Amino acid sequence: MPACDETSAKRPPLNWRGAGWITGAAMALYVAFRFLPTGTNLHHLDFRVDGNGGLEMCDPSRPQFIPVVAARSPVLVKLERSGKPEANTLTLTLSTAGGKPIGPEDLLAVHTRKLHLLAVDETLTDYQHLHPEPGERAGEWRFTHFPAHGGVYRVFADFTPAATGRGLYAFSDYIAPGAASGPVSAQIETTPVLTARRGDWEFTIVPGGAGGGIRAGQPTTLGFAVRAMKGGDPVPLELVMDAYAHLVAFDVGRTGFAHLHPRSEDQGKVPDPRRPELNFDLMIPQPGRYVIWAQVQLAGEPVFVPFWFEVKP
Ligand SMILES: [Cu+2]
Repeated sequence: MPACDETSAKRPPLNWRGAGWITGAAMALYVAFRFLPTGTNLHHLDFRVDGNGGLEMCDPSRPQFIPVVAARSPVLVKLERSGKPEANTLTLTLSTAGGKPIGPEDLLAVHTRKLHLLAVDETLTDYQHLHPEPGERAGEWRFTHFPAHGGVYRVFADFTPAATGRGLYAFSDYIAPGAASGPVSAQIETTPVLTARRGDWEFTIVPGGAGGGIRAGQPTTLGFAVRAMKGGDPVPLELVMDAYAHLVAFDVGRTGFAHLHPRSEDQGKVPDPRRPELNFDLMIPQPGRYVIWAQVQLAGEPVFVPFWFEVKP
């Protein structure tokens, strides 16, 4: 077309040398950025599990029970008690299956911390949430644990590699010296409302499933509330690790856990000081006996309370 010919006639001749310089500079920039340290030296392939049985990385929009023990984790955890037998200092060594150490630069802070440890005894009556500090050698993390009694403690690690940006889990057992606790005597609540008391406070969980119970494989809401036993007193509920409550569910066989946080609509707002209430989503695939440990902070004091329940088939 003539109009077209006219414009092309007015276009200046292509400067090949200039174009070459620009392309070269862009390529050099790309290469420079590619080799810039990003913090972590690990690649998402370091966290890949070949074949079946790999640990499904959790989908935060659909929280559920993670079968940590049965799944093949792409990371290795080693737990060692350091020093004297009565010492409560433990060293946890975290590495990829390929043997690369996993240090603080390789993990993202989630809920204000890079590494969360959930330590629980055989009877599920002593639960502690611990945060190790990086140790001297790469991949080493140190923490103190004061077990309530002796026996085999299972320590679940909950963390998010920077290379994948997705939650990952692993576990290790260690034997705490001293007499083990007796058999579990905790009673299962028969009412639809689960209740626990500590000091001046009463805690309740109301499962919102059909019929009020919790059924295997069915999504349930959990309404968690705190009130003062002396009627009407305000509840000094404070944020702990960026949430007003953390619920962690374990099965009696300690095959895994579910770590729950309030629904996003409850996450940001300050709860009612007279009767704080938070809603959680839960889905547990297998029936059986479970405990939910709730962790809150009341006027600066950390408080942990257990709720025993049965997941019906
Ligand atoms: Cu939490």
